[in-house]
Amino acid sequence: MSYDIYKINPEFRDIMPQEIIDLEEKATWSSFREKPRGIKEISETKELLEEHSLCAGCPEAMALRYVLASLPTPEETVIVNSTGCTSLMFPHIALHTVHSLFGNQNAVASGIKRVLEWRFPDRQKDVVVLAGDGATVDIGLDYTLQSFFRQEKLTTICFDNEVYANTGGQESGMTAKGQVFKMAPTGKKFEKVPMWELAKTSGCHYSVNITASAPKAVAKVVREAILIAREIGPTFINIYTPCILEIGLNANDGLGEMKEQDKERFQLYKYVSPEAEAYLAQCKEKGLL
Ligand SMILES: Cc1ncc(C[n+]2csc(CCOP(=O)(O)OP(=O)(O)O)c2C)c(N)n1
Ligand code: SF4
Ligand SMILES: [Mg+2]
Repeated sequence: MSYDIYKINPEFRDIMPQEIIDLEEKATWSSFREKPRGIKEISETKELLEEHSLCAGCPEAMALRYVLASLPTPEETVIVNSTGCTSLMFPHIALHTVHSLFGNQNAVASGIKRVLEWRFPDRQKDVVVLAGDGATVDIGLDYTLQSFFRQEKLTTICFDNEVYANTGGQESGMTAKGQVFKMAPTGKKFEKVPMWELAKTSGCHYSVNITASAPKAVAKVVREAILIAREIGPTFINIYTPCILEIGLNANDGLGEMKEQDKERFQLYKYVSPEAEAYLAQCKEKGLL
């Protein structure tokens, strides 16, 4: 199967910045690569332009690279995203992406998945939602949950920075109790919504809460979630990707913050339904994991 999904028009090649050429030649799904792709290659490959428009050192950009490097079949994957800092990265990657109206991402993804199944019955198409906590758990919560209730075969990944970052710092349901932001000066009055538990209760066959501190751990859950969504039903991953700007950290402090939270508020939570567990065992036997 070809990974040749991103090609520069030959007539424009000579005026393209090296970064763009690198994205074609060094992406792990690029056709020049013979080896199987994966997270181990991340230091020598490229899925996301370094000159993206997020703040320097933003953990969301880090997490996106890990997610992209972990997709089982990138050329057959459609990513649906929503407005927010996350959405600023998507023009800088070499993959099929759809930008939906803020909050609508799981409704749009459900439609795309159904049409792809109908249009390409012989091909395994993965639809992955990638959106912020404001989009997933706040304004879009109804659509998120409805896609779980309907057992849509999607993977939903929430980049949880615990704030509406792109609009300057309003609190979301995922903000921790007591947290103050520029545009939420009186402090959050109630606890963070445990979305990973809500996902389980609402019908997800796989639900994880994790930080983006360890690339291999992120890769493992992304792969498992996408494989389960293919056969069994909806899957959910909440990834803590702190907004270093809004919590007053420097560009190189994001990793340290995530490592600290691995031991505190973001200790690994993982739920796998019995059906999904059995399916993962089959995947392991087939060498898919
Ligand atoms: C329909 C609609 N409502 C509101 C907005 C304004 N808006 C843009 S980004 C954003 C916040 C996004 O927060 P989150 O989903 O947590 O992503 P983050 O920026 O934190 O990564 C909001 C409210 C919009 N663009 N469209
Ligand atoms: S505002 Fe926060 S979440 Fe947005 S790019 Fe900057 S550090 Fe990342
Ligand atoms: Mg957010």
